[in-house]
Amino acid sequence: MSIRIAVLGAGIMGTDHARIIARDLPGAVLQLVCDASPDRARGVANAFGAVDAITDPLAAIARPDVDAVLIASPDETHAPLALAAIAAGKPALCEKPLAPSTADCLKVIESETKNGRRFLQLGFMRRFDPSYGEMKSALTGRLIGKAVMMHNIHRNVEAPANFTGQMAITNSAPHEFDAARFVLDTDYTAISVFQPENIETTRIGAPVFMVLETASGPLVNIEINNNATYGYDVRSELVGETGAVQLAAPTPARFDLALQSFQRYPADWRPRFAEAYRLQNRAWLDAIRTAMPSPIAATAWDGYCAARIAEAGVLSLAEKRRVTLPRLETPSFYR
Ligand code: ISE
Repeated sequence: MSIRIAVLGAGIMGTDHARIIARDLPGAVLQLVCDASPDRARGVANAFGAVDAITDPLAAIARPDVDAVLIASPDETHAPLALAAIAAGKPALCEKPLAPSTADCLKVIESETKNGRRFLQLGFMRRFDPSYGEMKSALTGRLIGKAVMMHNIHRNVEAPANFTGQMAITNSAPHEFDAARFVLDTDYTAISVFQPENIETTRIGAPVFMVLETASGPLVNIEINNNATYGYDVRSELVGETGAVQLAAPTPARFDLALQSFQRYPADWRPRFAEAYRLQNRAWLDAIRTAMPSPIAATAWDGYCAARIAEAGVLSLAEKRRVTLPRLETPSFYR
């Protein structure tokens, strides 16, 4: 039996998920597209053959012809819509971040726990990226010895118009917060956030550099630069005691031209992580069918952990100091 999915939010990610569901997710039906703008909802619904287009996300979640929801609306609506999906007993794949605040993440965790079922998969799609998978296997397979450090770079062409000052830490960096925590299988104990002194730091998307300490020891550093201009560029190197592993971005071609050899950068994350999104969405569908969450997919708890370190990062930047975090125990419900 097909799973009928409502996509909530028809922006850049909602549109991409609608495309994946309609064209690349056997066993799923793009039932409806919902967006505050009726024209946008209708446009995406028509482009990918959805049965219907509506503007009220709560009505979309409640509809009897909807089995599951994909939440791709603005960040601050994720937690309220996740709560509505849990209350309706419908599985949800929620784009990251779960919420910009830990308080809202905890509400989702409380509601899921009370309902006794993991309804929510969180869209930290990098967990499904084959390149990060190789890194994790290098550690679990004892190929490079104990992890010592993880260096991360995350550059966007230009910060979107709706970006605010802290979103480099609350919206972009959560990918690295989660990916490094996932690869290293640890939690963070402290964060220090810096900005170069010679730039206009009030510019939206100005670069930040972070150093994170972990419970198991390895150090993690992250550069976020939302206005890098030249392309979408995500790099990471995991350094172990006896070797190192770097991400290799998929590239369709290499050019040799005018005394140069080069490859192109994508304009944003969708081509870079296309395979990760596809695998993530397939894992979600399988989890709905089998009622067994994917062992690598991110949970609401992982969303809370990312929001917690992001909050500490915002504080570290504002107060120009290292912020420590108490040790965390993962609740058995999420183990
Ligand atoms: C955006 O929300 C994403 O999730 C992208 O993967 C990331 O590169 C970008 O910085 C975020 O704003």
